[in-house]
Amino acid sequence: MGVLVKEEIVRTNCRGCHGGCGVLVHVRDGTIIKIEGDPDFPTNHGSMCSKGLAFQQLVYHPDRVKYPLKRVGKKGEGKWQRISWDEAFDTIVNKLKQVIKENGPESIVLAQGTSREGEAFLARFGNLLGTPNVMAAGHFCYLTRVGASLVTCGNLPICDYDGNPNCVVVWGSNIFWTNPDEYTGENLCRVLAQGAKLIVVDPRLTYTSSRADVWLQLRPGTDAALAFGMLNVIISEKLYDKEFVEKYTHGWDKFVERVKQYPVEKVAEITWVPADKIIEAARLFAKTKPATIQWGISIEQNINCIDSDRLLIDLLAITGNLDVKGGGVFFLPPKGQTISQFTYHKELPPEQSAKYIAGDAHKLCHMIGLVPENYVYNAVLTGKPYPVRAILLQASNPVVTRPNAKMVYKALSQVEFLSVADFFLTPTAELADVFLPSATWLEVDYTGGFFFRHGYLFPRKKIVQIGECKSDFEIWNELGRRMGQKQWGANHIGDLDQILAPGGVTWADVRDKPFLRGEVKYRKYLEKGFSTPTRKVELYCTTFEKWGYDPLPTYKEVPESPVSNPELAKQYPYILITGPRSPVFFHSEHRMIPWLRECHPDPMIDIHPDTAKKHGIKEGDWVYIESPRGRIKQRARFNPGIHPQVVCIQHGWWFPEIKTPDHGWDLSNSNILTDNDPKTLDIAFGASNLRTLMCKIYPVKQEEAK
Ligand SMILES: Nc1nc2c(c(=O)[nH]1)N[C@H]1C(S)=C(S)[C@@H](COP(=O)(O)OP(=O)(O)OC[C@H]3O[C@@H](n4cnc5c(=O)[nH]c(N)nc54)[C@H](O)[C@@H]3O)O[C@H]1N2
Ligand SMILES: Nc1nc2c(c(=O)[nH]1)N[C@H]1C(S)=C(S)[C@@H](COP(=O)(O)OP(=O)(O)OC[C@H]3O[C@@H](n4cnc5c(=O)[nH]c(N)nc54)[C@H](O)[C@@H]3O)O[C@H]1N2
Ligand code: SF4
Ligand SMILES: [Mo]
Repeated sequence: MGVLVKEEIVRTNCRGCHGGCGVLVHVRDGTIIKIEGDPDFPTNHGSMCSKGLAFQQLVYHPDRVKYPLKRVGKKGEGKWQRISWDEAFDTIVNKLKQVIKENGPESIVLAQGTSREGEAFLARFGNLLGTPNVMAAGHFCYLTRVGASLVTCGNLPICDYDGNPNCVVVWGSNIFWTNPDEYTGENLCRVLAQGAKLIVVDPRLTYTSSRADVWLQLRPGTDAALAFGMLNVIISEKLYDKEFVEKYTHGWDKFVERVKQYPVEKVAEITWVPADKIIEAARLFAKTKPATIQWGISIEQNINCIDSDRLLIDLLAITGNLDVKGGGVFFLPPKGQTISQFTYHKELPPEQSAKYIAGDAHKLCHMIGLVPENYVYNAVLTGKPYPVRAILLQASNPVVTRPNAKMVYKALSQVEFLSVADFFLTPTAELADVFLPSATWLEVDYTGGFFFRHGYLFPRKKIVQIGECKSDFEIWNELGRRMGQKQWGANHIGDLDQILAPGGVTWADVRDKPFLRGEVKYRKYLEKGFSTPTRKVELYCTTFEKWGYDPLPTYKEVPESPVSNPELAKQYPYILITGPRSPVFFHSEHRMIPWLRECHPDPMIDIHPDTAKKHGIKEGDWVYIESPRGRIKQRARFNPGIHPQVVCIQHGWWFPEIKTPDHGWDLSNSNILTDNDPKTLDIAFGASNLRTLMCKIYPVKQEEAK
């Protein structure tokens, strides 16, 4: 006779990355045994990536921290003691009250990484506390394009794959591996199978660039120049949408003057892309309707960040591809709270906003409600412009993921108080005073994706409870209540009801629905114009004019390149790009997950075979990569589709299998090499220069290899 087991399949939505794939979770006797794609789901049609498929190995991982901890030894010594949630909350609350009394709330910083479910709650807690200093990854990733579009056309245009574009430009993304933000690569696959043309802008041969009709292999960091080159062709050959330009753009004449400063031959010289390829791409893009542009992260991680973002919007706008079916669309969310109604700045008094730690700098970042992280770390180390005494960090591993890792490590080791909410004791968490164990997406009820811009809301269901882990928003709710913030609901479910309230539904109504979608409506500008001060697409940005920034986009050479610094290039001859995503890891995560680590055991540097030969490096050898900031090692992977003067290293590496509390954070960490000097930052948003630097390479001697 068989044993009686209870098995059920729960339909929910994965959040193993930025999320969005519909999944079926198999649960046997209360334990998750398998996760598979939901064939009926509109955004993934049953497909899944390896991270989602392996997620139960994370949920039940033996290293997972299941109870709150407090540090008992010295910082970073790795000595911890289990405490109750009450003690953890009380410790944090007492410290916050002390800092507020002695220095004011601005000396407390709320911090997180890339987009996660708890981010709105963290920002809301910060605003209610009265600190203008919330840091995230948004100043070099994604929120930059949100900010650029707010001031240019009022909202972020999202690729309308469902509307069947006939041409897609994938600009600095490897979407088939990354499924970033609002997108999954599967949707691009589908439109390509239908015959859509593909233009890819990438310095490396990737799976995505290998499928392109036109591949523009540019010199890293020159995207803004390339965009100017394409605009130049489109304007001089009169391939733009004249009616749209006349009726719906602001500053056309001045914009054309600026574009004329970038003739195709000059652009070819700057970007290394032959002039005929630029012309071919510009014609294909402008003549094939509808067309759309898939954003990649690479263009945002350098000094040209916001201008590159604006130029991509301008390309969509003047070719008449904004808010049209199959173009770049402003999707309407299902009725509910938006992130700006819910959190940013809403409750922050103007006199506190004025204490923004970056002062008058990076006004667009301030407007979005974030602060570039180096101002915070600098304040910890110098006490200027005022001391930062406490950092409350959630869902981030900045020691590995932020530029100038040595400075980050030093600042987080020195800050008077650090709390970290995570699943594991990462190299960052090892520096904390209090550790809060967070729940994963399989342990939480949530209105997923409510502030993304794809127009969907994905209900996520709590399936299991692990130890005493709590969801991030429960943590912020509880801390908020204990700080005397009256605005929080009675419990976290109350907040989901609050998010859904404008749509007249409750969490109970939607929890078993696969998704909610807002109305799909195109050309909304015909009725209301664009949500900018002039109600037009601002090719000439009036907000920037008001702030004293250049109202027109421009191209700047990155501060560390063979062109801007030929002296440095003698010592560091290679152009260094960092951070191409591995399909099996999310940033610094998942190195401890057996199924995933087996697919990708070591950090790898992409290198042209001729370059490797010059240095006596064979495929698979460990290689030192050195920049003016430091040195790390990764293993050589030959890529004949990368320029011989460019090398590309992976980011996110630490080694959970190294059991000392540093976990080898500085051995292969790309951010030992990157820079956070204020003069390398983008002006409007403070974007960090994570890509496009200079380095030298040389083989690791056998006895020094890992
Ligand atoms: N050199 C270089 N550096 C880069 C990049 C690059 O291209 N090059 N890319 C950058 C980019 S674009 C980004 S967005 C950042 C990302 O930077 P981070 O967000 O700091 O990166 P992660 O490694 O994903 O760190 C997340 C941590 O949060 C934990 N975590 C995951 N989900 C949750 C959750 O729901 N709740 C809680 N409490 N914890 C959770 C994980 O266990 C992990 O330890 O990295 C940046 N760093
Ligand atoms: N599996 C997995 N998926 C992820 C993540 C992850 O860590 N792992 N991270 C998530 C996050 S937070 C983000 S931001 C997204 C990013 O997702 P994507 O934007 O797709 O990012 P990447 O793979 O980092 O970079 C894409 C390409 O940019 C190229 N590139 C490098 N420098 C330049 C340049 O100067 N110009 C141009 N045009 N291209 C350049 C690289 O060669 C690379 O192929 O992915 C998200 N999805
Ligand atoms: S792409 Fe992201 S949401 Fe989809 S299965 Fe992978 S981890 Fe989950
Ligand atoms: Mo990101």
